[in-house]
Amino acid sequence: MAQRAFITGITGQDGSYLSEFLLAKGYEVHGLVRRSSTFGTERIDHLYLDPHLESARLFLHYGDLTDGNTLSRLLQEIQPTEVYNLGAQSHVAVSFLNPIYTADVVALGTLRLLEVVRQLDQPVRFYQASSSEMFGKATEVPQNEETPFHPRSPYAVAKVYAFWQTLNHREAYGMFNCNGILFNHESPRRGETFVTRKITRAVARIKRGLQERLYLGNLDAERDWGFAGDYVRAMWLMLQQDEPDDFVIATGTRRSVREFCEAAFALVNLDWEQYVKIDQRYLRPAEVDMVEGDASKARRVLGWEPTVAFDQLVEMMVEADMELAAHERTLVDAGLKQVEWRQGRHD
Ligand code: NAP
Ligand code: G4F
Repeated sequence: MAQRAFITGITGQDGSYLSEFLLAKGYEVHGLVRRSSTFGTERIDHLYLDPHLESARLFLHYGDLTDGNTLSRLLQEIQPTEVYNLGAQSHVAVSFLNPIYTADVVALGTLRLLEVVRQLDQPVRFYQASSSEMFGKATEVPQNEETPFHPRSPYAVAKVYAFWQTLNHREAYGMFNCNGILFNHESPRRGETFVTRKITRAVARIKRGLQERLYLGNLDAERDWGFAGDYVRAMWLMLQQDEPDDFVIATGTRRSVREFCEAAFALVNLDWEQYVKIDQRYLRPAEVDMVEGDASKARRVLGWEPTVAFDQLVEMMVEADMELAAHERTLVDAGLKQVEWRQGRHD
């Protein structure tokens, strides 16, 4: 039987890379999309609109992780062989502002989906997008599958709930459920309000004269940053094993936000200290000071390795944003576009 995947969060960074990956493997791919007054499918339009290749095997369905009835109807119709739960209110700072909505989508949304999957006729392999944020105020460095959780945000608390529901459904009902505990992963498709992309967008726009400064919060925070394309491969590998299990996915190196700034500005020969300013609004009520992952279990069992190092990742993102900014500059020079947010936005 042809492999048929159902992906929540298909319009997000990871959803787009995972869709490409699965379509290339011959999967039929079904994705959940939220209705919006704008399209919001930019990251997958190249797949959906391609008349030659993948589009015939890519299907989008309106729905929402807060709407269990629709999830049930869709999965009964689609009868997927694999389900990837990537949908989330995924912004940590926003989760402090909208904690109950975040819990509804991230925690209860996962439970809704698990309950629907549990009631399907055929066995389904289930991937849960768990997060290194669950380690939070970590008790050891680096963190592995045995490290206790100490979540530091409503988002992270909701992810811990979803992690345990996924595991409990595995133990209670024998479901093939895997938690991928993924450390930060980035790409040119990263949302613009996450710090790496916020920096690379600003670097390119400052270089092209479209922005004056970059306002950030905590420059001392350290993250283990990898490339999203590598990380979706790990998701798939988890579901191809004989037994379901949980895996940390990380590069094993960490850098500070300050170091990311230095590297990104240096690529366009600018001194980051002249442009980066601190804005208290970007500080969080509780912070994850540092995370660094130990992915040795994934290397050993899955044969997974990251292929993109920190410097290559920064370069890839700056290059892509330089192209975007060049296009924006052309529009501005032709009088077709106004220069927007010279100072940056709150996120
Ligand atoms: P992202 O770019 O923010 O994408 C999130 C996706 O979830 C989008 O498609 C979004 O749809 C969808 N979504 C939001 N609310 C929803 C709802 N109520 N119902 C259904 N879908 C909803 O996130 P990402 O970086 O691709 O991350 C994918 C998953 O991995 C998330 O669960 C995230 O929490 C987790 N994770 C990410 C990282 C990382 O570093 N990227 C690390 C660990 C774990 P719209 O396009 O309509 O907003
Ligand atoms: O890029 P961030 O917003 O990512 P964060 O909070 O680590 O969360 C991301 O990675 C998680 C995996 O560990 C995912 F689960 C989650 O869904 C999301 O994808 O912030 C990274 C660091 C933080 O310490 C933050 O305080 O950068 C610091 N930071 C400093 N200035 C900033 C800013 N973050 C943002 N978003 N914006 C700033 O201006």
